[in-house]
Amino acid sequence: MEKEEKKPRNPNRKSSHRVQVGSKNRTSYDNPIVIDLIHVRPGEEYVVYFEADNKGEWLFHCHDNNHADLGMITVVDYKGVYSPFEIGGENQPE
Ligand SMILES: [Cu+2]
Repeated sequence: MEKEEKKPRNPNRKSSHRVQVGSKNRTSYDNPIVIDLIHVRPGEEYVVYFEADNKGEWLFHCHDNNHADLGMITVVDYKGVYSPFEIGGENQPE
């Protein structure tokens, strides 16, 4: 039985799209899986694919809010789709 790694995991998620995981650390999967969430450990690298069939501006982020606050967050934009809001801006409900 292998000893489980104790490195922290970062549950990363691409909002509103499922992704297909093509490879991990530059090694391709023989049978890529389609998932909603990837647990990424420090130093790991994944290549994911998704069908761009849901126009908008979507977050791709770590579900640990402390990590997201530290920068593990980005926005995936569709060409020609813009939001009046900014990450870290003074966005307030009306
Ligand atoms: Cu994280």
